[in-house]
Amino acid sequence: MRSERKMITAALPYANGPVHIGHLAGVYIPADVYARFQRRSGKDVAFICGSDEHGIPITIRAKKEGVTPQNIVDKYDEVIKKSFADLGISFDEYSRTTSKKHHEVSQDFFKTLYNKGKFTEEVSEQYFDEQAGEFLADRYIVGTCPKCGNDGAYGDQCEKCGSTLSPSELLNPKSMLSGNVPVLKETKNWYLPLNDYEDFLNEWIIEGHKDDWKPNVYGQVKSWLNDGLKPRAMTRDLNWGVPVPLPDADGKVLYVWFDAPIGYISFTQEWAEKNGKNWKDYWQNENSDLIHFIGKDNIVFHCIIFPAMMKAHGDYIMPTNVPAFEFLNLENDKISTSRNWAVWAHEYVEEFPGQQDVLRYTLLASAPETKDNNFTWKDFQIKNNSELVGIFGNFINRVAVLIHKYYDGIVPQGDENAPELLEIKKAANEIENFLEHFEFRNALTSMMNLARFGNQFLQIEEPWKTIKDSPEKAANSLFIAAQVAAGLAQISEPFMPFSSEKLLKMFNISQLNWKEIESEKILIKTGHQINPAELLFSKIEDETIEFQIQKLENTKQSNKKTNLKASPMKDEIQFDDFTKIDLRTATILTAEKVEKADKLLKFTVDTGVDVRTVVSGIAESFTPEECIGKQVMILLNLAPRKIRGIESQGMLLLATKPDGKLTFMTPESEVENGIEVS
Ligand code: B3M
Ligand code: ZN
Repeated sequence: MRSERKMITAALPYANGPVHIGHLAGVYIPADVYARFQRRSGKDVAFICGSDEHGIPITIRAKKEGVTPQNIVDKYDEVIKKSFADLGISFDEYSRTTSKKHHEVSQDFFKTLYNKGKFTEEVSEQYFDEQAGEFLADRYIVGTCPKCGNDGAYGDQCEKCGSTLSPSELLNPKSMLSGNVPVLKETKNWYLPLNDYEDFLNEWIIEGHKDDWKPNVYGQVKSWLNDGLKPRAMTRDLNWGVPVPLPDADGKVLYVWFDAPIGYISFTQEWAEKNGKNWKDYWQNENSDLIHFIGKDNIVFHCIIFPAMMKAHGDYIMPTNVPAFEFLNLENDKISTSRNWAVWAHEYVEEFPGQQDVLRYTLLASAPETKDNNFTWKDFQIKNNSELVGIFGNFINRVAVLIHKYYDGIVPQGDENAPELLEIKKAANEIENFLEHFEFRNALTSMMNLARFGNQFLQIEEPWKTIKDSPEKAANSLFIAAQVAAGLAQISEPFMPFSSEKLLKMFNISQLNWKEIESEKILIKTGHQINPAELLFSKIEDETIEFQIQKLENTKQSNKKTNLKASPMKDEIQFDDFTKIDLRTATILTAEKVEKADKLLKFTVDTGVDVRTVVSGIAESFTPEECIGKQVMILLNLAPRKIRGIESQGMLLLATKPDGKLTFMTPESEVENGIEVS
């Protein structure tokens, strides 16, 4: 049973970084193909997405960059939104979870559950940073992993051995905010007892969707349910998020995985208000199909937690399907934002202008539907050159050129009952079936097979030869070829919307809906005037691919360098900490060896503020003479220390070169002494 209304969502990307090909291949492009196809099938579609702007990933990024979370989300929301638009992702609405409407809708949702008594209140002990005055999210606690001894394990996970941890398991926990030892403090939060929904979930998914949900999704849900569900906190002690709408909840926000999926609902409401629609038709009516496109790491949230929330609320329909994708690797290596191992959507758009469909096509062709898949630049080039240029583009071009050459661009006469025309219906039909079952790669193959068929047909018919002796036959061949080309113009739209638009213009025809493609006898009439051939795809040269591979190679090299030579970053400090440090330019006036100390030199230094004595352990790298007159940087406000009986007042700044020798940090051009370095 298929419904006339399709409520299609795509996972809300965290606004803490740009989107890459992994996101595109595993969520956004398939979701867009599906939405476009459903629109063409005459369905009433709402295709909704937006930026996920709350949660720890955002605050961590903000801390890293030394800016506010709002700065971060403002920046990346723009970048992400633009990439999607550039790549033709046809969202009906792309909003943000920081919008006022979203805050209202999610608070409302929370209150409904609260008033219905769906939450349990639990007091638990959470780590608290007394200096920062904040409860600590798991990610903000570092300590020693109880399993492998790694000193840099986080409160939720040890990245060295991969164990999932809870903060209480960490040995020697420290707060990342202040570096202090956090204390355990009691706090009250509101929990959704997921265990109460086990029967419902078992019946609805395990019994009800055994056959129509993807095995990877079904399997994961089943294993979660087999392990048994536990109550889960729907509020957090945090200062970035949607405030908990209760009187005794100061300093608490909704759990990001509570508010984010509600984003789908609030964004639908925003869209409905602007477009004279009733959002409830999409979310609260059994005649609507709710479909969530997500990556595999989001399965539990979309198949267990969000459905439990909607069930608790009572007014909502359950998702019809949750087609989750596996992961895409890049050049056989896991895509990683922190290692910059990715092809970024916004960079692609800049570096391959006008070639959005090439990326859409290649990513769909290697979409990680049932298992992880791999993207390589070589493969990208081959798919473009041999399939898009060699087959699809070549066929279209020959049809248009030949019709212009022999018939002045007017579609000649041919057999409207030719059996070849069935190939078009077959392709449209197959695509429909595949897409209804979320088999995007197969659907794409059906499209390309039609182009293949057209190409072979021309190759066999050779109208450029038959035109001399049997012009009727040539006319018939080109009539049929024109139908196939028009068919491609129609059916390519969900996959390659930019090319489809060009094709429709080229053949001077308008877009049909899917049923018409399947039922119309012919798609372009005898006597119809077409426009001159236009280039659809162009060959991608080796240099272009080598450039991209080199770019990745550089990333690899610089990752290696960072890994091998630099010591890990020290604990983060705040700007205030930095401003405590008084760095100045200074000039060394005198330098001499310190008796009985091989490594030490004693300097007098003009700091601009005063002239003072500094002792430094650098005699193995410099003779005293080499130092005199040098302009250097000095840490001015370091507490004085006695070294070999001499009071050293401050510290000179130097770096160690690969050969172990030291080098002074000297200003690039001479400046006055006593200038603050910042
Ligand atoms: N923001 C994306 C992720 O886990 C997450 C999806 C939310 S969908 C409601 O990468
Ligand atoms: Zn570990």
